Amino acid sequence: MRRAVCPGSFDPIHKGHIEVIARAAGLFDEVIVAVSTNYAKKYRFSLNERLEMAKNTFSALSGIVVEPMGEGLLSEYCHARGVSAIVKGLRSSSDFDYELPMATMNRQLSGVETVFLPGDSRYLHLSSTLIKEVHTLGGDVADFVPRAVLRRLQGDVGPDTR
Ligand code: COD
Repeated sequence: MRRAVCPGSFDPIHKGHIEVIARAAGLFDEVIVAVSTNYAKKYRFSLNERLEMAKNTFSALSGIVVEPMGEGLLSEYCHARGVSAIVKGLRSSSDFDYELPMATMNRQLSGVETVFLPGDSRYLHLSSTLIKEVHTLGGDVADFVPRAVLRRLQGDVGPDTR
């Protein structure tokens, strides 16, 4: 089985992420959406909330599973889960400049390859940070996020305090 991982903070998941993950699912037998935890990072949503929004988004699609990545090395995670490729979406040359050293490091650490997919032109301007800022300042982000995220942003789902 050819298994790939799409890692990220997904704080929250948005349509740019979703489009890349759906295309990755067409290239591999199974795609794991691995939701990361970095204790040095301040998240808007808890790990459980980020997992729940991503699981809800992909619930109807076969071949895509969502799980926590833990806080260790991505290369270790890939080794433990039998993952042969990391799939990353690229929005710009600065994404590439940021990702290239990590791709090389991950290959040297565990032999795992990184596959870059160009982001879809409709979503190249999207980042979780920008979406949170627009929403916080009263802008409409309905076109940029899945329904599960919109519900959370609008407070229709209570906070997950676990
Ligand atoms: N269109 C297409 N792709 C997009 C878009 C968009 N609009 N927005 C984001 N993406 C891509 C990003 O380029 C990224 O590849 C992915 O989606 C996830 O994005 P985020 O913002 O949710 O996730 P990040 O960048 O915070 O996640 C970083 C990782 C968790 C992948 C990284 O920190 C990591 O690998 N951590 C593990 C620790 C480790 O192994 N460190 C050593 C690395 S060598």
